[in-house]
Amino acid sequence: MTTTPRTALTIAGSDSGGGAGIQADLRTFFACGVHGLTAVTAVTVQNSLGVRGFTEIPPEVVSAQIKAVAGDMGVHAAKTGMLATAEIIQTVAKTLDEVHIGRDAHFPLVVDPVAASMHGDALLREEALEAIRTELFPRATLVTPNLDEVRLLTGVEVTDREDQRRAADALLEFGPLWVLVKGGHLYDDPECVDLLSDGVQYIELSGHRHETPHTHGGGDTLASAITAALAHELGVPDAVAEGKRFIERSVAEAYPLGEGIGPVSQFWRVDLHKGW
Ligand code: PXL
Repeated sequence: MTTTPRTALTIAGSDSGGGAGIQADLRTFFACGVHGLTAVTAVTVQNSLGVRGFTEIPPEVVSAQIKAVAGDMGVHAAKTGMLATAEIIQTVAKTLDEVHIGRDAHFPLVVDPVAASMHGDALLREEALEAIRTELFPRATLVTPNLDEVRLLTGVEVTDREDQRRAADALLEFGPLWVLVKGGHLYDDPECVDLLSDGVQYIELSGHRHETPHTHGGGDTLASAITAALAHELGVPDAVAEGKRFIERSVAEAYPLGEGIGPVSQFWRVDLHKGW
């Protein structure tokens, strides 16, 4: 290949099971045609049955990774996933300003406010929620919370689509340009409806709900697919629509692996029959 692809940076944790975190982000970036760059924030020890623990990376090392790649290679769009501690969040926020990534800068930033794994294991120290609200949300082009994260961040308990609107308004108060309130956890709803808003437009994005227990890495895959689309210079509503198409198929083709929750699949976007 002689053409240099667009680049996207993930600032996130490692999942030893390969289903979520930076591993999911890199696979999604590849499948969406962007070169993935990484700033690792934490190393989790986990498998399909749950997270056994994690160790965070020193904040200055997280910052150095971001500066190293942004300075040399350029970052067309970035996303944050698991950030583990308030110190890492504060350092990431400051570093993003320095490399011109964020809602008022040259390059867009997607903030996926990861708080816990699908098993409910904490991936963020409790005091760090406030740092997500005050340090990251005002810098975000788009934030992508699920309903558990909405409750933790705003106190709004979402049980129907009307609540989703209230949650979007509450999240916009913290300063992101756009919010995507994901409705995937509204299990009574036969559709999977996400609400995208910038406070002026309220766009309902509807998708088919696939009944599968294997949804590990789903949130990461959606946020990464959106980030890749932003790196390709799509506007936010188009990028989110692309991301939604990508995650729907990835959930439909999720596979069992291990005894517990298997990962969503990005394989469908890659032709595996070539070259074997
Ligand atoms: O899917 C959220 C997530 C993000 N990052 C890491 C994870 C998980 C879920 O388990 O392990 C590292």
